[in-house]
Amino acid sequence: MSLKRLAEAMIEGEVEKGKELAQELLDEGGSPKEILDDGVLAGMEVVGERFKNFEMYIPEVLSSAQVMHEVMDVLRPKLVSEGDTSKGTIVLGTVEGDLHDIGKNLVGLMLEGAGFRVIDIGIDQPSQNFVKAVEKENPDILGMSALLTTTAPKIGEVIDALKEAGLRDNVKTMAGGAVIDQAFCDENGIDAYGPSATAAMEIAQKFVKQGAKK
Ligand code: B1M
Repeated sequence: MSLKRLAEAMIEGEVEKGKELAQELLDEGGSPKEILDDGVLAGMEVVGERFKNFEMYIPEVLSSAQVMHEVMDVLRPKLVSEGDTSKGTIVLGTVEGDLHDIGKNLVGLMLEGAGFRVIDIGIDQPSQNFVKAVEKENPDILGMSALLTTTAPKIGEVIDALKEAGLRDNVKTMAGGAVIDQAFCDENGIDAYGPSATAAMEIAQKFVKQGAKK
């Protein structure tokens, strides 16, 4: 019942209510993963649908995103403590021209929870910034997020930039976001498509088990 109310708080953009409900659910012994999936993400799914159907507009979507960020602050310590210790490193970012970060942040959170060191370089990142981060951090995995048809090709540009820098074989790559699919990843030479944050975590774990580096 409270999970449903949490989803409603997400949709309505009620920050304080959302935080209060998330804390209440944790205090009652609720699983952070379940609160994330059936409360937070269930609410964001409705927001996505309504935005698509012109039933919600940008300011309202931003309010929902704000609730999500703050509820995540409540859940993060529990999600992270459920995971094991350092598994590997992932550099994560949203490509140039793209400001969407809710999905990327969730991926980062899930990976952190699974024991990965997550270097989040942020939104609207030019290809060269991904390259620099790979050079500097020597990660096992490079993760790229894109939600717009116009920004998806930037993922291919990052791959080209990695090749030019002679770094492509040093790192496994993964991409995800609303406009990305398996065919896109195959065409652009990306090692894995992440359809969801949970899938991203499983893929990262598989990569590291296999020895990660290409
Ligand atoms: Co934007 N937006 N938006 N938006 N927005 C979409 C993406 C859109 C599909 C909505 C629509 O029209 N149907 C559409 C894109 C259409 C297209 O190009 N095909 C769109 C548009 C058009 C725009 C603007 C151009 C609108 C405008 O200004 N006219 C503009 C562009 C701004 C820009 O980036 N330059 C814009 C702006 C915004 C807001 C700022 C208002 C806000 C973003 C706030 C923020 O992120 N801080 C926003 C939002 C919230 C959305 C929708 C409603 C929701 C996205 C979201 O957060 N979903 C979205 C509609 C939709 O997707 N249905 C939409 C929840 C999130 C948990 O899911 O991000 O898919 P998602 O992430 C998932 C998986 O994809 C995966 O795991 C995540 C968790 O399960 N995943 C990965 C994501 N990254 C991954 C990386 C991985 C692995 C998995 O490996 C590294």
